[in-house]
Amino acid sequence: YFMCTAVSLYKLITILITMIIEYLRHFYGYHPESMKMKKMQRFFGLPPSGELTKETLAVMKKPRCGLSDVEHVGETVRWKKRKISYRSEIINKPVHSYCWSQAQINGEGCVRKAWQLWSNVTPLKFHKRDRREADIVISFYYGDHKDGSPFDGKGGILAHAFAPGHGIGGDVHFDANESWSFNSTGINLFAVAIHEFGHALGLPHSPDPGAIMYPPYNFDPGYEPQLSFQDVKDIQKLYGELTSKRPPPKTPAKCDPDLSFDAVTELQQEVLFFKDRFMWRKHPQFDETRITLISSLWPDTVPPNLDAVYQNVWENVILFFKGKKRNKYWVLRQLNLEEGFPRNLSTLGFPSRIKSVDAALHFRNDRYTVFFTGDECWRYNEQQKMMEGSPLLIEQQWPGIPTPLDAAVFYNGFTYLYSGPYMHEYSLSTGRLYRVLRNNYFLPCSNF
Ligand SMILES: *[C@@H]1O[C@H](CO)[C@@H](O)[C@H](O)[C@H]1NC(C)=O
Ligand SMILES: *[C@@H]1O[C@H](CO)[C@@H](O)[C@H](O)[C@H]1NC(C)=O
Ligand SMILES: *[C@@H]1O[C@H](CO)[C@@H](O)[C@H](O)[C@H]1NC(C)=O
Ligand SMILES: [Ca+2]
Ligand SMILES: [Ca+2]
Ligand SMILES: [Ca+2]
Ligand SMILES: [Zn+2]
Ligand SMILES: [Zn+2]
Repeated sequence: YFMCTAVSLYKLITILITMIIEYLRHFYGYHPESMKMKKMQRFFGLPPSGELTKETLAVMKKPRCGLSDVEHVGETVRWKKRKISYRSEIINKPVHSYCWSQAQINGEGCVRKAWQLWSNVTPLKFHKRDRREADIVISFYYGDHKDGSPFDGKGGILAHAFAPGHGIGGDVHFDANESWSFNSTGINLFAVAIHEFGHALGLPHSPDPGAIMYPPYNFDPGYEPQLSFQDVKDIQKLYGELTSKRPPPKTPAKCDPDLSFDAVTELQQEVLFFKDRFMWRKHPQFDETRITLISSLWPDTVPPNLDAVYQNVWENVILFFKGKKRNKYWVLRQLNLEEGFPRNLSTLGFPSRIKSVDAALHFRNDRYTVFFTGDECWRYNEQQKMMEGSPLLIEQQWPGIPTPLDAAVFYNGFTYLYSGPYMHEYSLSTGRLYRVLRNNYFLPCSNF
């Protein structure tokens, strides 16, 4: 009799829970899988649609660290001492003998250099041991190596590490199937080692895309891997401070009142705001805008610190400009660089005195683009592929805007011109200046 009620009570509860979940699903779109997807999309600065879009899939497929970033990591643990020993078993392993393009160092030197980044900012000291037991054992493994987290062959998961502790604690494993190298042709061992060593010291993943502890593999051949401001802050919280010689690079913040942009563009229904190696994506359906790396969407063929960007909808391409020394522009179709690019800026019809553009404004309907250089603007005919006439003064067209410009974009029926920490809102039809607003007007201020 007792058993019987217990079972029916259990059944009743199950039915009730199922009904509640169905109800929630029906009326609020609650769905555990889509919630998880949304969480992940937020983490990576994608529009949080909860749907497995092509782009979400691309991000998920990116080479990355094997530790979970969305799940809660729990209490952080740390080493309870300052002198930490490591042993690396990378002899005879598939490490090409370079660490970073400027300094040709062998695998061992590369490991030492990666530890150095962490000891530069904390009181920690790292000692290499060859035979005796060490706190942190660094090894290369193929596939299943009997720790419950098998590697997956070339691509996908690159490495993983264990939080500080006895035995396997603090150990670092690299997937031996990767083509480890020092340049962008393979996977840069130095960049991955710094990240995994962070885990071995007790750091979880960071949602800051500028941090070394950001989970996807990102390697820009023009940017030497280094700890970011956030990494330094996090490791010093665990082990205390040691003043570093040079301040670590800070990821731009949209709450910064002095924030200025490198470039702004429309892209499909989104507006993209570029700054250094990063961008924010504003999607009309989502209030949130998170910062992400430019390279999370486009391959590292697109350089950081851009001058101007615009989308040509008719030709379904997006153009990136970067001048000064490079004096070039890149054309991408979908996510791929078009053949023959980057090209010299002069091929657009600029005279040789123009080494770079400040901003670009693309007029979809009339199929022309205005380029801003200093206090001048140029009109480029996209159909005939030629510059129309001579440049005009910007102040004649858009009175009241301080030059040079930083960026320009159309949005919601207005023209927005950016200069320093302000954006200027102009009417499309009358050309009248309506409002002067802070740059983060479209990027509501919140963390990241
Ligand atoms: C990984 O490397 C091993 C040894 O070279 C090879 O036998 C194996 O097929 C590779 N696996 C993958 C998935 O690449
Ligand atoms: C990258 O490094 C590998 C060896 O580590 C070398 O074979 C290759 O030519 C290099 N590629 C570039 C573009 O430097
Ligand atoms: C690119 O243009 C600049 C001037 O605009 C010129 O000095 C330079 O030689 C050009 N480079 C190439 C590769 O055409
Ligand atoms: Ca792998
Ligand atoms: Ca250990
Ligand atoms: Ca600019
Ligand atoms: Zn990781
Ligand atoms: Zn392992």
